[in-house]
Amino acid sequence: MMNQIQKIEIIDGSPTDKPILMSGGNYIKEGSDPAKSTCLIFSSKMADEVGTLSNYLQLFAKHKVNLLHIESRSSLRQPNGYEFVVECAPGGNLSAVVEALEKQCEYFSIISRNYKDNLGTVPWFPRRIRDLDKFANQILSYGNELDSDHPGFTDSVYCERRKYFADLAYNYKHGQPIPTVVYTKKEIETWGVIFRKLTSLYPKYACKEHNHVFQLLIENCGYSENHIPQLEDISNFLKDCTGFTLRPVAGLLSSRDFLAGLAFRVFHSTQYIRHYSQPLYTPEPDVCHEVLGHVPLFADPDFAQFAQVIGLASLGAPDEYIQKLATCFWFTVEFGLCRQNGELKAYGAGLLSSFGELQYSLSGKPELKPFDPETTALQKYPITEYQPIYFVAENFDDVKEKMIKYAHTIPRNFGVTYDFYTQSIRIINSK
Ligand code: HBI
Ligand code: NLE
Ligand code: FE
Repeated sequence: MMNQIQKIEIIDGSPTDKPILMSGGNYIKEGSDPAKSTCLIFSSKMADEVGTLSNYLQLFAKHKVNLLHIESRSSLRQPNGYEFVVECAPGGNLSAVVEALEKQCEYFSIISRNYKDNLGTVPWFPRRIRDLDKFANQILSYGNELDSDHPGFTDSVYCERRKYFADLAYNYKHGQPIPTVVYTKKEIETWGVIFRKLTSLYPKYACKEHNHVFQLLIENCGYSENHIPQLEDISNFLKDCTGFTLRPVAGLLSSRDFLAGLAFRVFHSTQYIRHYSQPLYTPEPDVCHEVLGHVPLFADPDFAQFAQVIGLASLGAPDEYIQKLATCFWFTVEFGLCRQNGELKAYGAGLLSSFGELQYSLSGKPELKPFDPETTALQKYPITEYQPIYFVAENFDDVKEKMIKYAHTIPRNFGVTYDFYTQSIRIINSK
């Protein structure tokens, strides 16, 4: 996946490449160089007010920022509103312009900044939701090849079972209902142990969003100690809450593929359960981790948006940044803590699905640091034991805003948005 290269076809919205003049008399050079220019998109708070555009243009003139290209178009974000796409030449005080626009505008985003276009190629990424079918055979360790130190490795019944689940996911195609699984008595027992233990801890340890949705999942999706809920039922529930859906997956996907799913509000979910000998903690995702840990949070609108921001930022990003986004994902979606009414609570799914680590994470022993994408993205972490360090978020809206800012620093010479009507990625580029 990583080295598949695809030429980005650009949705061309530019009426002309000819030079234009802006108020204040700044001369606009003919043509433009994506390697040096910065492209901004913004919309006004008072979209229909006369003279809005000229006010903005004066702002650019005041800070001596030359424009290479400008267009206005009706906004998809604001009904009846307009948004402006502006490509700025290097030079002038662009930071001052950015700061002012961020304050004044209803919507503001930097699409690209000083990106050296790598011969026009970017890593392949899915453009339509159906493209996610292409990930199915890209599993890092396929379910039937359990590693020798896996607790189920010598258990032939468990190995057979894992192969069955791997095949279900492998053959799944977008649009199909997720196959119903008849879980064995042993599997339901394992689930029961984990369910009872975790639900006794949630009131004290889980964030309020998790506790709120958990009750709804009991009422609507058959969550109970005697029943492993079905992914199809949960997927339909999430769709009604935030538009998130689940897709069965045979095992671990690469970070690039896994994060790309989030851009479509699709969460890749395993369907097998961990080996009964280790209910307390498993390094692998399993159905307990997905449905007890992840699912409740994907029903929360702010959290869902945050997850999609990471997903969209990952599309076509350089490998180095995929790594950074995956690390941010790890310390938020997987192992995040947050402060609520002065108390620390868990919102990371890896904590909410492990009764061992859930208690440990809030025991006062591990080190805690404030979540900040720039530094968090660089933190090393173990993947097969309890985390020595956790990052604390203020709230989901705050982590989302920080991630959006961070995403702007990722070098990519195009912007992306998700079109829910067509379930596809729109590429925004001024060229
Ligand atoms: N693949 N199926 C699956 N489930 C995950 O939770 C998962 C993954 N691949 C990578 C990953 N998680 C994260 O650790 C980050 O790399 C995104
Ligand atoms: N350690 C978690 C658990 O035991 O449920 C799973 C983490 C998956 C990243
Ligand atoms: Fe997970």
